[in-house]
Amino acid sequence: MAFALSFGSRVRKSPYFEASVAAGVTQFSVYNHMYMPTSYGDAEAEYRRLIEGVSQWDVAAERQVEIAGPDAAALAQYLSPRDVSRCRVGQGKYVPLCDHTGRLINDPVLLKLSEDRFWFSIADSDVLLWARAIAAERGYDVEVREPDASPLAIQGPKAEAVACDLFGAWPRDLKYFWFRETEIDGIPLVLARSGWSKQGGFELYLTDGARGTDLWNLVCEAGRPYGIGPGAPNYIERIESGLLSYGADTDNDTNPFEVGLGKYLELEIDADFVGKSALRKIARKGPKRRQVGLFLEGARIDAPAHPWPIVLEGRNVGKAAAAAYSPRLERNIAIAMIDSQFAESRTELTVETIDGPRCAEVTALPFC
Ligand code: THG
Repeated sequence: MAFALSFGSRVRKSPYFEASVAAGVTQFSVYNHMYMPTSYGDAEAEYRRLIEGVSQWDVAAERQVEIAGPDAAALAQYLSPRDVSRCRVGQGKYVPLCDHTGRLINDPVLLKLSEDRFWFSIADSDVLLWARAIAAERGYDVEVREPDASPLAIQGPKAEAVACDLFGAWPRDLKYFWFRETEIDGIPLVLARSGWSKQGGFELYLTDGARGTDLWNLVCEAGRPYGIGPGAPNYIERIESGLLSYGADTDNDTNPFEVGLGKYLELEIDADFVGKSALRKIARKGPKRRQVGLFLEGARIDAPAHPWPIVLEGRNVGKAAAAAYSPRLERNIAIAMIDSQFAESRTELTVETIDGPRCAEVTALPFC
Protein backbone atom coordinates (compact mmCIF):
# COMPACT_ATOMS: atom_id res chain seq x y z
CA MET A 1 0.00 0.00 0.00
CA ALA A 2 1.21 3.48 -0.82
CA PHE A 3 -0.47 5.06 2.18
CA ALA A 4 -0.26 4.79 5.96
CA LEU A 5 -1.71 6.30 9.11
CA SER A 6 -0.09 9.50 10.37
CA PHE A 7 1.67 9.07 13.70
CA GLY A 8 1.12 12.41 15.40
CA SER A 9 0.48 13.23 19.03
CA ARG A 10 -3.29 13.70 18.60
CA VAL A 11 -3.75 9.93 18.71
CA ARG A 12 -2.23 8.49 21.87
CA LYS A 13 0.46 5.84 22.16
CA SER A 14 0.05 2.90 24.50
CA PRO A 15 2.60 2.23 27.26
CA TYR A 16 3.49 -0.88 25.20
CA PHE A 17 4.00 1.09 21.97
CA GLU A 18 7.83 0.88 21.93
CA ALA A 19 7.73 -2.79 22.93
CA SER A 20 5.24 -3.55 20.14
CA VAL A 21 7.47 -1.78 17.61
CA ALA A 22 10.47 -3.79 18.86
CA ALA A 23 8.36 -6.97 18.51
CA GLY A 24 7.72 -6.20 14.84
CA VAL A 25 4.20 -4.74 14.73
CA THR A 26 3.09 -4.20 11.11
CA GLN A 27 -0.43 -2.74 11.48
CA PHE A 28 -2.32 -0.53 13.86
CA SER A 29 -5.92 0.47 14.27
CA VAL A 30 -7.10 3.48 16.27
CA TYR A 31 -9.31 2.69 19.25
CA ASN A 32 -10.33 5.08 22.02
CA HIS A 33 -8.01 7.70 20.48
CA MET A 34 -5.01 5.37 20.87
CA TYR A 35 -2.98 3.28 18.42
CA MET A 36 -3.74 -0.40 18.88
CA PRO A 37 -1.63 -3.09 17.15
CA THR A 38 -3.66 -5.38 14.89
CA SER A 39 -0.93 -7.50 13.28
CA TYR A 40 2.69 -8.54 13.55
CA GLY A 41 2.82 -9.67 9.92
CA ASP A 42 1.94 -13.38 10.09
CA ALA A 43 -1.83 -13.86 10.49
CA GLU A 44 -1.63 -17.66 10.40
CA ALA A 45 1.02 -17.90 13.11
CA GLU A 46 -0.89 -15.43 15.29
CA TYR A 47 -4.10 -17.46 14.93
CA ARG A 48 -2.37 -20.78 15.66
CA ARG A 49 -0.62 -19.37 18.72
CA LEU A 50 -3.94 -18.19 20.11
CA ILE A 51 -5.71 -21.52 19.49
CA GLU A 52 -2.89 -23.85 20.56
CA GLY A 53 -0.46 -21.86 22.68
CA VAL A 54 -0.37 -18.38 24.16
CA SER A 55 -0.29 -14.91 22.65
CA GLN A 56 0.43 -11.50 24.20
CA TRP A 57 -1.57 -8.44 23.13
CA ASP A 58 -1.23 -4.70 23.62
CA VAL A 59 -4.85 -3.86 24.38
CA ALA A 60 -4.08 -0.69 26.34
CA ALA A 61 -6.63 1.01 24.06
CA GLU A 62 -9.30 -0.73 26.14
CA ARG A 63 -9.26 2.35 28.37
CA GLN A 64 -10.82 2.57 31.79
CA VAL A 65 -13.42 5.07 32.93
CA GLU A 66 -13.11 5.31 36.70
CA ILE A 67 -16.05 6.35 38.86
CA ALA A 68 -15.03 7.06 42.44
CA GLY A 69 -16.64 8.72 45.43
CA PRO A 70 -19.67 8.54 47.71
CA ASP A 71 -22.16 8.13 44.82
CA ALA A 72 -19.96 5.83 42.68
CA ALA A 73 -22.19 2.78 43.14
CA ALA A 74 -25.30 4.85 42.40
CA LEU A 75 -23.85 6.22 39.15
CA ALA A 76 -22.44 2.83 38.06
CA GLN A 77 -25.94 1.41 38.54
CA TYR A 78 -27.70 4.27 36.78
CA LEU A 79 -25.46 3.76 33.74
CA SER A 80 -25.92 -0.05 33.71
CA PRO A 81 -28.95 -2.11 32.59
CA ARG A 82 -27.80 -4.88 34.95
CA ASP A 83 -27.94 -5.38 38.69
CA VAL A 84 -24.70 -3.76 39.87
CA SER A 85 -25.65 -4.28 43.55
CA ARG A 86 -24.89 -7.99 43.12
CA CYS A 87 -21.35 -7.31 41.86
CA ARG A 88 -18.81 -8.02 44.60
CA VAL A 89 -15.51 -6.23 45.22
CA GLY A 90 -12.98 -8.04 43.02
CA GLN A 91 -15.61 -9.10 40.50
CA GLY A 92 -16.22 -7.98 36.93
CA LYS A 93 -19.36 -8.08 34.80
CA TYR A 94 -20.04 -7.57 31.12
CA VAL A 95 -22.36 -4.56 30.86
CA PRO A 96 -23.99 -3.40 27.60
CA LEU A 97 -24.26 0.39 28.10
CA CYS A 98 -27.30 1.95 26.44
CA ASP A 99 -28.63 5.45 25.94
CA HIS A 100 -32.12 6.65 26.83
CA THR A 101 -33.57 5.15 23.65
CA GLY A 102 -32.02 1.71 24.29
CA ARG A 103 -29.34 2.14 21.65
CA LEU A 104 -26.05 0.42 22.49
CA ILE A 105 -23.31 2.96 23.17
CA ASN A 106 -20.55 0.64 24.44
CA ASP A 107 -20.07 -2.90 25.80
CA PRO A 108 -17.56 -2.60 28.65
CA VAL A 109 -16.49 -4.92 31.39
CA LEU A 110 -17.34 -3.34 34.75
CA LEU A 111 -14.81 -3.94 37.52
CA LYS A 112 -15.72 -3.21 41.15
CA LEU A 113 -12.45 -2.22 42.84
CA SER A 114 -14.03 -1.21 46.16
CA GLU A 115 -17.45 -0.18 47.46
CA ASP A 116 -16.86 3.33 46.12
CA ARG A 117 -14.60 2.79 43.09
CA PHE A 118 -15.51 1.20 39.73
CA TRP A 119 -13.87 0.91 36.32
CA PHE A 120 -15.73 0.57 33.06
CA SER A 121 -13.19 -1.12 30.76
CA ILE A 122 -14.51 0.26 27.53
CA ALA A 123 -14.83 -0.54 23.84
CA ASP A 124 -14.35 2.20 21.25
CA SER A 125 -16.62 5.12 22.21
CA ASP A 126 -16.39 8.11 24.53
CA VAL A 127 -17.84 6.81 27.77
CA LEU A 128 -15.84 9.40 29.74
CA LEU A 129 -17.96 12.20 28.21
CA TRP A 130 -21.16 10.23 28.75
CA ALA A 131 -20.46 9.36 32.40
CA ARG A 132 -19.35 12.91 33.24
CA ALA A 133 -22.45 14.38 31.65
CA ILE A 134 -24.84 12.00 33.42
CA ALA A 135 -23.03 12.53 36.74
CA ALA A 136 -23.27 16.31 36.45
CA GLU A 137 -26.88 16.37 35.24
CA ARG A 138 -27.99 14.11 38.09
CA GLY A 139 -25.84 15.80 40.75
CA TYR A 140 -23.93 12.70 41.80
CA ASP A 141 -21.03 13.21 44.21
CA VAL A 142 -18.38 11.37 42.19
CA GLU A 143 -15.13 11.88 40.35
CA VAL A 144 -15.13 10.48 36.80
CA ARG A 145 -11.72 10.19 35.13
CA GLU A 146 -9.50 8.02 33.02
CA PRO A 147 -6.96 6.35 35.34
CA ASP A 148 -3.47 5.23 34.33
CA ALA A 149 -4.51 1.60 33.66
CA SER A 150 -3.53 -0.24 30.49
CA PRO A 151 -4.43 -3.87 29.80
CA LEU A 152 -1.92 -6.32 28.36
CA ALA A 153 -3.73 -9.55 27.46
CA ILE A 154 -2.33 -13.08 27.49
CA GLN A 155 -4.70 -15.38 25.64
CA GLY A 156 -4.69 -19.03 24.71
CA PRO A 157 -4.76 -22.45 26.41
CA LYS A 158 -1.26 -21.92 27.85
CA ALA A 159 -2.00 -18.45 29.28
CA GLU A 160 -2.81 -19.88 32.71
CA ALA A 161 0.61 -21.55 32.94
CA VAL A 162 2.29 -18.23 32.10
CA ALA A 163 0.18 -16.34 34.67
CA CYS A 164 1.04 -18.92 37.36
CA ASP A 165 4.76 -18.76 36.54
CA LEU A 166 4.56 -14.98 36.92
CA PHE A 167 2.31 -14.64 39.98
CA GLY A 168 2.14 -17.99 41.81
CA ALA A 169 -0.71 -20.49 42.01
CA TRP A 170 -3.59 -18.11 42.87
CA PRO A 171 -4.49 -17.03 39.30
CA ARG A 172 -5.65 -20.62 38.75
CA ASP A 173 -8.50 -20.00 41.21
CA LEU A 174 -9.66 -16.70 39.72
CA LYS A 175 -13.16 -17.02 38.28
CA TYR A 176 -14.09 -15.44 34.95
CA PHE A 177 -13.97 -11.61 35.12
CA TRP A 178 -12.70 -11.68 38.72
CA PHE A 179 -9.45 -9.85 39.47
CA ARG A 180 -6.89 -8.99 42.11
CA GLU A 181 -4.56 -6.02 42.59
CA THR A 182 -0.94 -7.17 42.74
CA GLU A 183 2.57 -6.26 41.64
CA ILE A 184 5.57 -7.89 40.03
CA ASP A 185 9.14 -6.57 40.24
CA GLY A 186 7.69 -3.34 41.64
CA ILE A 187 5.29 -2.96 38.68
CA PRO A 188 1.75 -2.36 39.98
CA LEU A 189 -1.10 -4.05 38.14
CA VAL A 190 -4.54 -5.61 38.33
CA LEU A 191 -4.67 -9.23 37.18
CA ALA A 192 -8.04 -10.37 35.80
CA ARG A 193 -9.24 -13.56 34.18
CA SER A 194 -10.69 -12.06 31.02
CA GLY A 195 -9.90 -11.13 27.44
CA TRP A 196 -11.44 -10.79 24.02
CA SER A 197 -11.13 -14.41 22.89
CA LYS A 198 -12.77 -17.69 23.86
CA GLN A 199 -9.39 -19.42 24.25
CA GLY A 200 -9.04 -18.48 27.92
CA GLY A 201 -6.58 -16.13 29.50
CA PHE A 202 -5.84 -13.09 31.59
CA GLU A 203 -5.48 -9.36 31.38
CA LEU A 204 -2.76 -7.48 33.23
CA TYR A 205 -3.97 -3.92 33.79
CA LEU A 206 -0.69 -2.04 34.23
CA THR A 207 -1.26 0.90 36.61
CA ASP A 208 2.06 2.69 36.03
CA GLY A 209 2.24 3.71 32.37
CA ALA A 210 5.99 4.30 32.66
CA ARG A 211 6.58 0.56 33.09
CA GLY A 212 5.03 -0.72 29.84
CA THR A 213 8.20 -2.06 28.27
CA ASP A 214 9.25 -3.67 31.59
CA LEU A 215 5.94 -5.53 31.90
CA TRP A 216 5.88 -6.53 28.21
CA ASN A 217 9.39 -8.00 28.55
CA LEU A 218 8.59 -9.86 31.79
CA VAL A 219 5.61 -11.51 30.08
CA CYS A 220 7.80 -12.35 27.07
CA GLU A 221 10.34 -14.04 29.35
CA ALA A 222 7.76 -15.98 31.36
CA GLY A 223 6.03 -17.09 28.17
CA ARG A 224 9.15 -18.21 26.35
CA PRO A 225 8.93 -21.88 27.49
CA TYR A 226 5.34 -21.91 26.19
CA GLY A 227 6.17 -20.39 22.81
CA ILE A 228 4.53 -17.03 23.52
CA GLY A 229 4.57 -14.46 20.75
CA PRO A 230 3.00 -11.11 19.96
CA GLY A 231 -0.55 -10.97 18.64
CA ALA A 232 -3.65 -8.82 18.70
CA PRO A 233 -7.39 -9.21 19.10
CA ASN A 234 -7.83 -11.85 16.43
CA TYR A 235 -10.12 -11.14 13.50
CA ILE A 236 -10.77 -14.82 12.67
CA GLU A 237 -11.11 -16.23 16.18
CA ARG A 238 -13.55 -13.53 17.24
CA ILE A 239 -15.82 -14.34 14.26
CA GLU A 240 -15.65 -18.06 15.11
CA SER A 241 -16.43 -17.25 18.76
CA GLY A 242 -19.14 -14.70 17.98
CA LEU A 243 -17.57 -12.01 20.17
CA LEU A 244 -19.12 -8.61 19.55
CA SER A 245 -16.89 -5.95 18.03
CA TYR A 246 -18.53 -2.68 18.95
CA GLY A 247 -18.38 -0.32 15.96
CA ALA A 248 -17.69 -3.12 13.47
CA ASP A 249 -20.86 -5.13 14.17
CA THR A 250 -22.93 -2.20 15.39
CA ASP A 251 -24.04 1.15 14.02
CA ASN A 252 -25.52 4.20 15.73
CA ASP A 253 -28.95 2.55 16.00
CA THR A 254 -28.05 -0.96 17.19
CA ASN A 255 -29.76 -2.14 20.37
CA PRO A 256 -28.45 -4.93 22.61
CA PHE A 257 -31.19 -7.38 21.57
CA GLU A 258 -30.10 -7.21 17.95
CA VAL A 259 -26.58 -8.37 18.80
CA GLY A 260 -27.36 -11.13 21.29
CA LEU A 261 -26.70 -9.10 24.43
CA GLY A 262 -30.28 -9.26 25.71
CA LYS A 263 -29.27 -12.11 28.01
CA TYR A 264 -27.07 -9.74 30.01
CA LEU A 265 -29.86 -7.25 30.73
CA GLU A 266 -31.84 -7.26 33.97
CA LEU A 267 -34.81 -5.08 33.13
CA GLU A 268 -36.96 -6.06 36.12
CA ILE A 269 -34.71 -4.73 38.89
CA ASP A 270 -36.02 -1.95 41.14
CA ALA A 271 -33.10 0.37 40.50
CA ASP A 272 -33.53 2.95 37.76
CA PHE A 273 -31.04 3.05 34.89
CA VAL A 274 -30.65 4.87 31.59
CA GLY A 275 -32.83 3.32 28.89
CA LYS A 276 -34.97 1.19 31.23
CA SER A 277 -38.38 1.85 29.67
CA ALA A 278 -37.04 1.90 26.08
CA LEU A 279 -35.30 -1.45 26.59
CA ARG A 280 -38.44 -2.97 28.13
CA LYS A 281 -40.40 -1.87 25.08
CA ILE A 282 -37.85 -3.37 22.65
CA ALA A 283 -37.82 -6.60 24.72
CA ARG A 284 -41.62 -6.83 24.35
CA LYS A 285 -41.73 -6.15 20.62
CA GLY A 286 -38.54 -7.99 19.65
CA PRO A 287 -35.74 -6.44 17.59
CA LYS A 288 -36.19 -5.64 13.88
CA ARG A 289 -32.72 -6.93 12.99
CA ARG A 290 -30.59 -9.75 14.35
CA GLN A 291 -26.95 -10.66 14.33
CA VAL A 292 -26.41 -14.11 12.83
CA GLY A 293 -23.63 -16.27 11.47
CA LEU A 294 -23.28 -17.06 7.78
CA PHE A 295 -21.54 -19.84 5.90
CA LEU A 296 -20.32 -18.55 2.56
CA GLU A 297 -19.67 -20.67 -0.49
CA GLY A 298 -16.76 -20.29 -2.88
CA ALA A 299 -13.02 -19.79 -2.67
CA ARG A 300 -11.24 -19.03 0.57
CA ILE A 301 -12.04 -15.48 1.72
CA ASP A 302 -9.00 -13.35 2.32
CA ALA A 303 -10.45 -9.82 2.32
CA PRO A 304 -12.16 -8.33 5.34
CA ALA A 305 -15.83 -7.43 4.87
CA HIS A 306 -16.32 -3.72 4.22
CA PRO A 307 -19.25 -4.37 5.15
CA TRP A 308 -20.83 -6.37 2.33
CA PRO A 309 -24.52 -6.02 1.39
CA ILE A 310 -26.81 -9.04 1.78
CA VAL A 311 -29.51 -9.61 -0.78
CA LEU A 312 -32.59 -11.85 -0.93
CA GLU A 313 -34.79 -11.94 -4.03
CA GLY A 314 -33.35 -8.65 -5.18
CA ARG A 315 -33.96 -6.90 -1.85
CA ASN A 316 -31.28 -5.60 0.49
CA VAL A 317 -31.89 -7.41 3.81
CA GLY A 318 -28.71 -6.68 5.76
CA LYS A 319 -24.94 -6.51 5.79
CA ALA A 320 -21.99 -8.73 6.65
CA ALA A 321 -19.69 -6.89 9.07
CA ALA A 322 -16.81 -9.37 9.16
CA ALA A 323 -15.91 -12.44 7.11
CA ALA A 324 -13.00 -14.86 7.05
CA TYR A 325 -11.91 -18.37 6.23
CA SER A 326 -12.08 -20.44 9.43
CA PRO A 327 -9.12 -22.82 9.70
CA ARG A 328 -10.94 -24.86 12.36
CA LEU A 329 -14.19 -25.27 10.38
CA GLU A 330 -12.47 -25.26 6.99
CA ARG A 331 -15.25 -23.01 5.73
CA ASN A 332 -15.86 -19.36 4.99
CA ILE A 333 -17.78 -17.72 7.80
CA ALA A 334 -19.20 -14.27 8.51
CA ILE A 335 -20.94 -12.23 11.16
CA ALA A 336 -23.93 -10.41 9.71
CA MET A 337 -26.86 -8.22 10.68
CA ILE A 338 -30.09 -9.09 8.90
CA ASP A 339 -33.79 -8.29 9.09
CA SER A 340 -35.32 -10.51 11.81
CA GLN A 341 -37.73 -12.23 9.40
CA PHE A 342 -34.73 -13.77 7.59
CA ALA A 343 -32.71 -14.69 10.68
CA GLU A 344 -33.84 -18.32 10.85
CA SER A 345 -31.04 -20.86 10.47
CA ARG A 346 -30.73 -22.43 7.02
CA THR A 347 -32.17 -19.38 5.22
CA GLU A 348 -30.28 -18.95 1.96
CA LEU A 349 -29.10 -15.48 0.93
CA THR A 350 -26.62 -13.79 -1.37
CA VAL A 351 -23.68 -11.77 -0.06
CA GLU A 352 -22.28 -9.13 -2.42
CA THR A 353 -18.60 -9.63 -1.56
CA ILE A 354 -15.72 -7.62 -2.94
CA ASP A 355 -15.12 -10.35 -5.55
CA GLY A 356 -18.74 -10.78 -6.55
CA PRO A 357 -21.90 -12.41 -5.22
CA ARG A 358 -21.69 -15.57 -3.10
CA CYS A 359 -24.39 -17.89 -1.83
CA ALA A 360 -24.65 -17.93 1.96
CA GLU A 361 -26.59 -19.82 4.61
CA VAL A 362 -27.73 -18.42 7.95
CA THR A 363 -26.54 -20.19 11.11
CA ALA A 364 -26.53 -19.47 14.83
CA LEU A 365 -23.62 -17.84 16.64
CA PRO A 366 -21.10 -18.77 17.92
CA PHE A 367 -19.51 -20.98 15.26
CA CYS A 368 -17.02 -22.57 17.67
N1 THG B 1 -11.15 -6.64 27.99
C1 THG B 1 -11.24 -5.49 28.66
N2 THG B 1 -11.95 -4.47 28.25
C2 THG B 1 -12.64 -4.58 27.10
C3 THG B 1 -12.60 -5.76 26.35
C4 THG B 1 -11.82 -6.82 26.82
N3 THG B 1 -13.37 -3.55 26.67
C5 THG B 1 -13.88 -3.53 25.34
C6 THG B 1 -14.29 -4.88 24.82
N4 THG B 1 -13.31 -5.87 25.17
C7 THG B 1 -15.58 -5.26 25.44
N5 THG B 1 -16.20 -6.37 24.81
C8 THG B 1 -16.21 -7.63 25.34
C9 THG B 1 -16.96 -8.58 24.70
C10 THG B 1 -17.06 -9.87 25.24
C11 THG B 1 -16.38 -10.19 26.39
C12 THG B 1 -15.62 -9.25 27.00
C13 THG B 1 -15.55 -7.95 26.50
C14 THG B 1 -16.45 -11.54 26.98
N6 THG B 1 -17.55 -12.28 26.77
C15 THG B 1 -17.67 -13.64 27.25
C16 THG B 1 -18.49 -14.44 26.27
O1 THG B 1 -19.12 -13.84 25.41
O2 THG B 1 -18.46 -15.65 26.39
C17 THG B 1 -18.28 -13.78 28.62
C18 THG B 1 -19.37 -12.85 28.95
C19 THG B 1 -20.23 -13.33 30.13
O3 THG B 1 -20.81 -14.41 30.00
O4 THG B 1 -20.34 -12.62 31.16
O5 THG B 1 -15.55 -11.98 27.66
O6 THG B 1 -11.72 -7.91 26.22
N7 THG B 1 -10.55 -5.37 29.79
